[in-house]
Amino acid sequence: MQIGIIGLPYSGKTTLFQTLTQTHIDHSALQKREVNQSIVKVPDQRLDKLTEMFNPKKKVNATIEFVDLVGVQKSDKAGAMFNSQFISKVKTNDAFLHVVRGFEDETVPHPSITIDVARDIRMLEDEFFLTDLAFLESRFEKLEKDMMKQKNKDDVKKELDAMKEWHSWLESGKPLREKELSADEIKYVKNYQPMTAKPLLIAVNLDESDVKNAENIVNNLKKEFSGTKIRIEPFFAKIELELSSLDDEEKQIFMDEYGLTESPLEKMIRNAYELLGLQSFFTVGEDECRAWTIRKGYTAQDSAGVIHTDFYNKFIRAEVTGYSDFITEGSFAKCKEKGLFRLEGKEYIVKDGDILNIRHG
Ligand SMILES: Nc1nc2c(ncn2[C@@H]2O[C@H](COP(=O)(O)OP(=O)(O)OP(=O)(O)O)[C@@H](O)[C@H]2O)c(=O)[nH]1
Ligand SMILES: [Mg+2]
Repeated sequence: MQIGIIGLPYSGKTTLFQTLTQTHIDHSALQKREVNQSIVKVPDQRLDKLTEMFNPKKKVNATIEFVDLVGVQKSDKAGAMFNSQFISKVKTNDAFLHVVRGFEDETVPHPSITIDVARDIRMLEDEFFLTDLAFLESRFEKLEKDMMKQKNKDDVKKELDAMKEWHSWLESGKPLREKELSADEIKYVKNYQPMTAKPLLIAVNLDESDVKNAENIVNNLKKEFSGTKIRIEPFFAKIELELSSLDDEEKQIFMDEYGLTESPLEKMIRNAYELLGLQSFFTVGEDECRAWTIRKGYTAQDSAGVIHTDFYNKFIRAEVTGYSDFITEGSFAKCKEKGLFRLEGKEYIVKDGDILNIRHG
């Protein structure tokens, strides 16, 4: 699972990447590279709690990968912001994290001079639309030629109809991420990776002085930018950079000072994870407590396969205990007494936070 960090130049992408990945590499070294890539642990207080209870040798968090890309900018008034090189790079991302500048700082230039978060979100969103429309138009040409050749006529016709439908959907101002897709359309999305189909997490990089007002700012933006696959979160690059150099106790003091109950960074990683339609189940024991990543709707057998293909092939049953039941009761024995420790077959749909033990042959 890979999330591309995109946005205008100097919006704070690399700073966000640096805090996400907790790299202590010199910022200027990160800035020099075309692309920075790193795998990030998904913070999960439930896993922390389980680790406390089992005291295992190892704790393994779920992970997602972040890719920090160069800023995009129009080269001239008529030019497009995304060139083909950029498009081919971001096509493989499963979602975008758009970093928008909300902080004032005269020493940091802004390509449009003034600070206007909604304008910048719109600017990138427009570019997503233009890229998809241009793709569709080139696809029409190709498919119409294929129609003339009478080769695979039914398939070609079906695709052409779908592409026309997408085109009018986009023309009416709606992104593909808001469209309900048929099985065929899902296949086309996989093949062509349209920009407007990707889930979008917008990180508004605000001033430290905006902490108290952040919710208001974000709520106002949500009036214009909303949907099931869009999320908007505030982010404070400056604060996060300072936080990343502190130990846990100092961190807490610092956060109390700003009235923050949860690290905005952690919240953002979790949001990204959820936005991708991902959830976790846990395995626990003295050796290891671990969060495993699955898609919503995975069965017990699918989930067993995430641990090991052998577990999938030789699946017998899954022992299942819900996380909150386990915490309330305090042990598997107590859960058993109350019937909260269940044996489930391969068709069981795993819920977020289930603690699993796979019985296999
Ligand atoms: N005052 C202030 N400066 C910031 C903030 N976030 C980033 N900066 C500064 O803005 C400059 C650009 O930040 P980067 O994180 O490199 O921006 P970027 O989006 O990666 O830029 P490009 O990769 O060039 O597109 C750096 O000098 C940062 O220190 C912030 O919240 N407040
Ligand atoms: Mg950068």
